Amino acid sequence: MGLWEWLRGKKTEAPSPALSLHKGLEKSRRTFWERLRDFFGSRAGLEAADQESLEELLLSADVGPTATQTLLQALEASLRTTPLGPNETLLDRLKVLLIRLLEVPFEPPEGQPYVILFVGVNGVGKTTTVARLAYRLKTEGKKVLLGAADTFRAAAIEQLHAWSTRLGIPLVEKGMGADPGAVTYEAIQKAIKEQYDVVLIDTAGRLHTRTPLMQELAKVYRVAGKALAGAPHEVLLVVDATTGQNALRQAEVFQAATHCTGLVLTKLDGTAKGGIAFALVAQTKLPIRFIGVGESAEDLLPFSAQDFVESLLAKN
Ligand SMILES: Nc1nc2c(ncn2[C@@H]2O[C@H](COP(=O)(O)OP(=O)(O)OP(=O)(O)O)[C@@H](O)[C@H]2O)c(=O)[nH]1
Ligand SMILES: [Mg+2]
Repeated sequence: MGLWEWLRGKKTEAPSPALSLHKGLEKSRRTFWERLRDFFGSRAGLEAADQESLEELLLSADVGPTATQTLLQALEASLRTTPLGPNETLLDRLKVLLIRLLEVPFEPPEGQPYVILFVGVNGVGKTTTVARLAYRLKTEGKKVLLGAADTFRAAAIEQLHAWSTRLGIPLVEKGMGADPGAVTYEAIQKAIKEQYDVVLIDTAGRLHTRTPLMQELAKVYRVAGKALAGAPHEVLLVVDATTGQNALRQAEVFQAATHCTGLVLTKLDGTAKGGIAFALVAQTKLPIRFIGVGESAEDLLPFSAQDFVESLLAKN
């Protein structure tokens, strides 16, 4: 039980294995967030000097200028209206604000089959995310179909083909150079006819600076809607957490090309910062749907703002 209901908005609590999350965020926790915790864990008020240190800490953890300013202003406003209670530290208050920043409401639209399109620049983890999600949903008894709309390289189709065989999940593919829109159309048609629950469509990684490729993606998006009204129900922008602030520019361009509905933040295990999560949400106003905290199947987690912040700021 769990992931499917969560994905479809039937259950609000994300079934994320605490251990993977905790282990995956270890680098970030031990580098930047530990300093923040130690610094503000004992503070009972916000001095001007504290404000500067807080700003510096957030910026150095990749939180980015916009989200940092939002947080500082929110903290100040919150302290003005409600001073810290006797057992409350500045860290407690900050935690609440950090969680609030990441909590973007999302109500999945109705859709049968439920179609999810995965987009993003090269090598961020789209295909592995598709495979891991497919695996998890299959183990929950869902009928899952994969669409290989990354027709750019033969190796990409082979990669998804190998996953399809290994997981025993059918794949719609058309060979290298085929129109990714046609693959998408066919996959959705098949899913309608054969009553699949969910279709996961993998697309080719593309640099956000390459306009023709971004136009191609916009076409894939439109074709999905022609195959099934309302599809794709989700467009997940996959972002590599180790990219740093360039991720913000990527998000901007992908959002302009397709109607992204959410984010997948991968490779959080590989960064010592982790703050890009706040920067991305503050800019895109999109919810983070999944995070990747390692390379195994269990390391793709449905995102919970509360668990994420608690883990970043946990004591050990
Ligand atoms: N450490 C770690 N590695 C990850 C994570 N997610 C994906 N990877 C690795 O990232 C590499 C690239 O993943 P792919 O899924 O092939 O990326 P992609 O976006 O499909 O790449 P293109 O199709 O070339 O654009 C693989 O080696 C994955 O195992 C994660 O959360 N943590
Ligand atoms: Mg790929």
